[in-house]
Amino acid sequence: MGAHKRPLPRSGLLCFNVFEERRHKELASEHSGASSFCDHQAGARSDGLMNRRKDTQIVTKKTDAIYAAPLAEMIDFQFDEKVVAVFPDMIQRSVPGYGMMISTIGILAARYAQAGSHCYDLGCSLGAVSLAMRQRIAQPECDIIAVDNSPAMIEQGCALLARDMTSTVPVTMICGDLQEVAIANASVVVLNFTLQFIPVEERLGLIKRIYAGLKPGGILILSEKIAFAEPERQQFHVELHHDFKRANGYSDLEISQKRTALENVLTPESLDCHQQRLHAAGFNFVDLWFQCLNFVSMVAIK
Ligand code: GEK
Repeated sequence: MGAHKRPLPRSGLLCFNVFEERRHKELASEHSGASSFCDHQAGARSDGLMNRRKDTQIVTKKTDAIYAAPLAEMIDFQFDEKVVAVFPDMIQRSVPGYGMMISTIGILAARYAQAGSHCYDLGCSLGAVSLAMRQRIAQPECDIIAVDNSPAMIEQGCALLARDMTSTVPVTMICGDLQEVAIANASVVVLNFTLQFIPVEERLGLIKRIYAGLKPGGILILSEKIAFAEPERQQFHVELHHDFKRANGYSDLEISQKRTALENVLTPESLDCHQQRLHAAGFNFVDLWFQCLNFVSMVAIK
């Protein structure tokens, strides 16, 4: 299916792509709560939006020192401009196996992407998963829909994607709540460390919606930080993760302040809980393909 036949996101979001300019204008007048958006297709850069995005300065090369100095007041972690500017460094130094997971998700997408379908990157941040998928997918008429509710992430993600000349797979980046984006005709859906930020009571509904939107044979790739029911195991993994962060240059103060900032924002669950939920949503084949310390990635195939 061509990108022009893509189901549009539900109300409150705008989705733009070079094939849909007229529809976009119609929608713009229908929905007042417009979000930022961009579409990237190598070789199809004639749209003004993309040209403007090309001018966006890339600011994501800084070293993460957000929690290096003592903070007078601890506020909940947010994916704002400050975080965006250090995000690649932050995630690389905080999530064991992140690079390996990203490149393997590209390989999984290449295997499971179906001709004429959509591949979703939900909670895309700067689009690392989208980039890995577009560099690998060889099926015709596939496109990628990347969603994040942080405007700063989408702004930078668009600028980074605009520089990728390795593939012609179209990518549409949508700034909005992933809960508001329709999932349909999907062969690959990726939640790479995103579900942990969704309220626990909304998680089953989201996984069910993903299951319903997947084509037979389609895959959900779900990566999460996990918790352990047994206190001894939990302590072992948390301490080892802190060692991992220390080995990557974070101080005890940084580790402790970041932990506090994430407390109300990121809710990890056990592996068992995730796997049961995937089965409850309808998936028959559920497996763990990656684990390093308390960070895992699962696959669920429809
Ligand atoms: C990567 N997948 O680099 N709707 C849309 N986006 C959301 C929502 C929501 N409701 N809640 C959180 N986010 C990426 C890494 S980071 C993980 C994902 C981390 C977004 C949020 O803005 C952030 O960009 C992303 O989910 C989580 O492979 O930093 O630990």
